[in-house]
Amino acid sequence: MTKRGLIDFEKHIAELYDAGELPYLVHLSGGNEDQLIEIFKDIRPDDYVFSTHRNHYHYLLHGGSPEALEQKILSGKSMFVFDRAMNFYSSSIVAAAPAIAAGVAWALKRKGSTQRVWCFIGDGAEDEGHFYEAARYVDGWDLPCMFIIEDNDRNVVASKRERRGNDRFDWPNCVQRYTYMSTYPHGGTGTPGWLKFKSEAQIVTHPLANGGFVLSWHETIKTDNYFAAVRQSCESLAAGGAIFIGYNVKYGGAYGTFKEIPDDLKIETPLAENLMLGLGMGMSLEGFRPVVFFERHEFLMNAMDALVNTLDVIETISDGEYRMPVIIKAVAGGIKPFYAGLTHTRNFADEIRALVHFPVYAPETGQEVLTAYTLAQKAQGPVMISEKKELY
Ligand SMILES: Cc1ncc(C[n+]2csc(CCOP(=O)(O)OP(=O)(O)O)c2C)c(N)n1
Repeated sequence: MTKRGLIDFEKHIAELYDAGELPYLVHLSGGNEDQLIEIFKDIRPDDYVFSTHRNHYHYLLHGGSPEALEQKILSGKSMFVFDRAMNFYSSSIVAAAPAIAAGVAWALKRKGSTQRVWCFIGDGAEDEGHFYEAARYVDGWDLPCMFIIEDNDRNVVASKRERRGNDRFDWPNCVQRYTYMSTYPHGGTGTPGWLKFKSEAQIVTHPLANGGFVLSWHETIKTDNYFAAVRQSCESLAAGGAIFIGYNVKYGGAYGTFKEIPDDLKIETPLAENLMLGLGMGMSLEGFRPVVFFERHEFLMNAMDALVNTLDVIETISDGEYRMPVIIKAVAGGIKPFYAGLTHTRNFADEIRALVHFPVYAPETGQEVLTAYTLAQKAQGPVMISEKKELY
């Protein structure tokens, strides 16, 4: 699409917004047409493009149709533009995409693919620790992923200097930056008024937005050998080609439950839980079946952003374009073999089950372990298996 085409598209959307035709806030692009047209010359049609809440230009320049995009925007999905056929992904959670982009890049490299990943972020997202974790990972493993900071020197309003004291940071080579002056304000069009819905009825909600469904699992066949069942289940997943991700999965071996799993299937990660889960999520988009290991429930709390804001909702917000069949294996510590203190012994399975829409299995017996893993193996979406260290 040409520069004129881009500008006219956003002008048209701005007019619809000002006329109250859009059911949701829009984040318009503008002022960065030349830079993006240049960058997209290097982006091939089958490359992945990860975008942000401000995604219209990226979608159009990656080959998306203006009509399809307008339909999405008219139905309240300006921030949720997904297109699996184009490998186009956007995230309305600031800095949630880079770890997933890194995971896809890992998968592409592992497969020997020539596809690449391009992940756009604003300079506001550059402030998030999640971005740092992902950029360092991509740099360290030389993954086919380029992060592009779209620097308009504002997050919502504040400049980089106002936010963090200086306006520069030296990122590795996998991070490029271009600067621009935004045509439009952070949200909306700049004309007076904020959300200009014609009526309440126009506000779009998703069927799952108010509660949704909870899958539950009731099987309770008893057997004693809990640890053996966990180990055997993990080995069976490995035999099916699953990838085991986390820190200390190689050396610690997940309390011995990964002992017999070949090293090639174990991906040792930095100590960065949100990144760990994001990597698994990205790998799952390329056909891998990741098992992301958390050695304590408390540590999973560091990945709650990825868990709640992306993994749990991705299928819903992308209207089924993206599914992430990730298995989360999280162990709740206990008082055996020794008491490791309050921050290492809690069990959040019930709380997480109440929070998410995917199954959270908490097996108590060996047979329940086998059933939970069998269900996880067959699942089309995410599953969490909560194990109790005390039962090992
Ligand atoms: C984790 C998170 N925190 C806050 C927000 C609210 N929010 C949405 S966009 C935005 C500003 C982002 O600034 P930047 O990354 O520079 O992108 P720009 O809007 O300038 O393109 C904020 C704070 C969010 N969506 N996600």
